[in-house]
Amino acid sequence: MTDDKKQTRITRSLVRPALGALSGLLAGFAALAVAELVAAGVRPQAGPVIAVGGAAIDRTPTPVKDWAIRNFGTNDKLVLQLGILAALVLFAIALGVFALRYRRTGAAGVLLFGVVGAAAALSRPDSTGLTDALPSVVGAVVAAALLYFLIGRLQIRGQAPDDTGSARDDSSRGEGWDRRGFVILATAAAAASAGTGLLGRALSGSKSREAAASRADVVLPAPASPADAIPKGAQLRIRDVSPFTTPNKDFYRVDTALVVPKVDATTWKLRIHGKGVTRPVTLTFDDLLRRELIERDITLTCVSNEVGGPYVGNARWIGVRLADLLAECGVKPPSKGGRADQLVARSVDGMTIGSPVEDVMDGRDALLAVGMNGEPLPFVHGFPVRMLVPGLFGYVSACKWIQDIELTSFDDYDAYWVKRDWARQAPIKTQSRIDTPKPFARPKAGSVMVAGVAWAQHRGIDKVEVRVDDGPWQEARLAAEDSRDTWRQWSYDWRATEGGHTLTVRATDRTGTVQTEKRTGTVPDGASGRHSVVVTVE
Ligand SMILES: Nc1nc2c(c(=O)[nH]1)N[C@H]1C(S)=C(S)[C@@H](COP(=O)(O)O)O[C@H]1N2
Ligand SMILES: [Mo]
Repeated sequence: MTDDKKQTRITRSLVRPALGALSGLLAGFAALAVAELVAAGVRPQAGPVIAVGGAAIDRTPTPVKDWAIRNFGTNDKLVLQLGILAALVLFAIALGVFALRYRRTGAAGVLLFGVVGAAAALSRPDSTGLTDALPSVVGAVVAAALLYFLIGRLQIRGQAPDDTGSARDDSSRGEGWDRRGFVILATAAAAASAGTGLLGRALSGSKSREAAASRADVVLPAPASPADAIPKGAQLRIRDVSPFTTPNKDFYRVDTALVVPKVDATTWKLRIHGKGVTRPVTLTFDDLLRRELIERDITLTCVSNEVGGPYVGNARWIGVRLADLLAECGVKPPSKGGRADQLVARSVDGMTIGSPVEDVMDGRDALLAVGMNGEPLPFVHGFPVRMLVPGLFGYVSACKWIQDIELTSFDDYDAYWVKRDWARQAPIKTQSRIDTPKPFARPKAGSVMVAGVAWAQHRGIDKVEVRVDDGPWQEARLAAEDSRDTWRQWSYDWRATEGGHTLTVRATDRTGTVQTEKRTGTVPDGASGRHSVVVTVE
């Protein structure tokens, strides 16, 4: 064989697999586009990528999830979705190539993906019924048919090879396939898929526009009990210290929602029911706004926050006092003979968060919050209503997009995170963080401002100390206290000497407890240990 002929043969032998792969990709694209359109009619969350992603999140082992939150932060969801898409692309290519030889089985393989997507959608806790399977099923049927016909164009004209693989010889000849038919069908399929996908996007966009309009229409009433003015001395004039009030755009976000729920406040309802509830109620958003509102500064912290980590923020919230509402429903705390010791909050996306009724009703400012730093809650932070309980980690207190409150007991029910190795009850641990200098900074010798924040919500911070290397603990200057439910800034004027140094901080809360030096991981009830920063003084 001449080199030339050999070359042509190699090229031809690669053309068919490449076209098979292309067919698979086109089928996959069609599946996602059709599913997107159907999902727009059903629920955006019922789309296969979101459903499979959500199911994956729920089944991810806690250490992996915790690692993802720590390393990717809010991007963990983007990383997951890209991973799912990459897997789909690989499977689509493989199925396309496989279908060249086993056309029917290959096409049927596409249906299998529909089944996986449908099963994932139906297994979601927020699934609203069998219709949730439709996006995956319809998408897969269309894609299977498309793959079948595309592969048909690649097979010898006038001969329809079946699953016995009799078209095998064809590949070596690389001739006889319906070139024109394939190009036309492939182009038409790609164009139709793109159009379908865009239409689906546009339609699902209209629902979130309604929700956005309902948010734009919210006028927060003036609170009957406004927050005390933040003391002037609560905000130190030091560069690089976390601002006392975290702006909404900088507030950390931790949740399992692949698609941020866009709830229309005009149709939103909250039901309160369960054990010991003698007068169950269902409230609308307007019902809440008509009640007496209180405004409070509360610092929220995530149990997944590592020592020195970023998942803590402080905001000025407006909301309804949850304890009053519960009392009106006949709920009593266990210490007063109440039958329920756990309050389970459920969100529109199926999240369940269990809080101790005793804490919610012990006089602290547990809220059904509607406002955050002067505006309605941002969608990512739970619009229209979320819960907050000062002193408890977010996963046991701060349900976003809340729609149901059920009174029950810790013996009878484990909420979402508790089923995944986290503790049933989790008060926030006393913690402190060095915001400046940053790790590996190279400050000049002389006066160096060391500063940061410390928190022990609902207990309050009484003392912060800094240690240089293995030296004695030196008391830091504490900023004025806003309330015991908020964090407190601190600073320490360090006479820095040249060389490498390790700065360590520890806080003491109002119960007299000194922040422990014992290091523990975040699972099951929050990280402990002390934050250190290594710097080189020049
Ligand atoms: N619906 C819902 N609410 C949720 C969560 C969630 O995943 N879904 N995560 C909780 C956790 S773990 C924390 S720390 C806080 C974070 O609130 P933020 O995102 O507004 O900062 O929300 C809580 N409320
Ligand atoms: Mo959290």
